[in-house]
Amino acid sequence: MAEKIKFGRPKGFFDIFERRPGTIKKNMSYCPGCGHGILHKLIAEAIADFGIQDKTTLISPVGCAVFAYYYFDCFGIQVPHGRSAAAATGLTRANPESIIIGYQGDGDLAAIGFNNFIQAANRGENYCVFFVNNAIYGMTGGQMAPTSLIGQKTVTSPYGRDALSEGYPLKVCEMVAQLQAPVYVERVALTSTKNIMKARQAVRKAIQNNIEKKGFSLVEVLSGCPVNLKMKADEMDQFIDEKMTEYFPLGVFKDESADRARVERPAPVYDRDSVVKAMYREVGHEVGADYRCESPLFDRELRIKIGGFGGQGVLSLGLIIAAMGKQHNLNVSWLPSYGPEMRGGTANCAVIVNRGTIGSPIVDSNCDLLIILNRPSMEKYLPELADDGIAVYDSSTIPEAPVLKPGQKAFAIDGADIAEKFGNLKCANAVMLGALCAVLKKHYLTPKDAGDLDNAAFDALSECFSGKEKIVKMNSEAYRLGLDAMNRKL
Ligand SMILES: Cc1ncc(C[n+]2csc(CCOP(=O)(O)OP(=O)(O)O)c2C)c(N)n1
Ligand code: SF4
Repeated sequence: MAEKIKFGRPKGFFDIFERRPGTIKKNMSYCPGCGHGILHKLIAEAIADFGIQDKTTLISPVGCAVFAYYYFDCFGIQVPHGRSAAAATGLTRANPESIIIGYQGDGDLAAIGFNNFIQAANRGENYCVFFVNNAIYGMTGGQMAPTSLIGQKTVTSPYGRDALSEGYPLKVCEMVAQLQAPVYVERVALTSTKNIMKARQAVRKAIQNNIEKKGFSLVEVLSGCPVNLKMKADEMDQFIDEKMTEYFPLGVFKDESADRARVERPAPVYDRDSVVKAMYREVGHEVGADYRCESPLFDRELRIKIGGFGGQGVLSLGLIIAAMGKQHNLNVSWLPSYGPEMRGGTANCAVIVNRGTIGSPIVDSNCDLLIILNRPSMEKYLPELADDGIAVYDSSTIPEAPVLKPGQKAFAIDGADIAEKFGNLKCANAVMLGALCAVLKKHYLTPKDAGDLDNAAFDALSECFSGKEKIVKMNSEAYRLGLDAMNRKL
């Protein structure tokens, strides 16, 4: 159990901070001399002073400041790398009265998350961003950031950043200030008491704008990462004051706070019934909440691969099978993979169905069930079939029977021909699904599971083609054709 310490601190912080677990018992989350702690304190003070703790959400990034959630005593969410702006947009749109604080490092904001960020700024989303520019990736050990200076040596620019090779450091404030929507843009530093006081004012102004719903505010904070820049604390401040501010000048780049009217967006609709309807479709096929198929086939993870050309419905067939798994309360994953051409290029998808949790969605070996719609996919994926695996393939496009290992089985059906005769080649995937289900029912499922399977397929078709009754009907008929055709062969 980590040792607990207690000091006086702003009310925006938790009363107790826990030390970081590990061998060095004195460590907190941030290194000595790091700027994150100072900025945290300025924000926590402002939250407390404005009395907004109960309606503030602070979005922790990926990066060193992920640890913000150990410190701020307000609502908090932690988002994937660079996705702060997307989460902030959802939060502020869903609850316009909430105060949303985005806190991002230069890797998080200016590299992986830049498009998210700049689009949110351009929309003038009602939230404020504190952007910590320490000219490096701190958490991952000192790689070059979009804001690393020309000539700056980092782990990934050991000879110094070169503009011809890596481009120029991104001037984020200058870019955002050019946009029409943002209300307030300022760059500050944390190097001296005077600068920290300026930063304090900037933090407050940005949060004040958020309280008054004036739109998007950005405060860029030049901050130290002495560990990765391999400097002592005073050298770090000197580097910021002399080198960083030369390229990233401090100051206000835009401030329309005094003149901006409140940004009013249409009120969000909280129609519980339509949300429930969208999320939990009504399906006629009732299975008990704890029922997860009894057939031995499901005693282990069922790994399925579907391969064909783009346009053959490979990916949607995978979705339908995954939806069938959901009907039986099984965990499912669906992983599509297709070339840039979409129509005509190769496409495949992996579906995993499991009573337990699914580790990885990738199927590239030990495939239990292979559904193959064209010859190149047969050549490519047959080697992935498990020793006791089953292949169901379209013999109208693959006339030759595959060469199997002793324990493997293959079932052929003229899927494309049947669909063409039926009047719609696009339904070939539903024909294949019917054929697959015939095989499963005959050889692999208990009577109870077999009895449920057609309904699960029809409900899955309704789910996947929701609102398109004609398509559901057509595919259901094609499913029947595949089922009957395979039954006649078995
Ligand atoms: C999708 C994804 N890509 C990469 C990473 C690895 N990663 C973790 S933190 C980080 C960089 C963070 O740097 P910055 O935003 O500057 O924050 P700092 O640590 O300097 O405060 C990276 C690349 C990740 N966690 N997730
Ligand atoms: S690695 Fe750098 S940014 Fe991260 S906590 Fe340490 S000093 Fe701060």
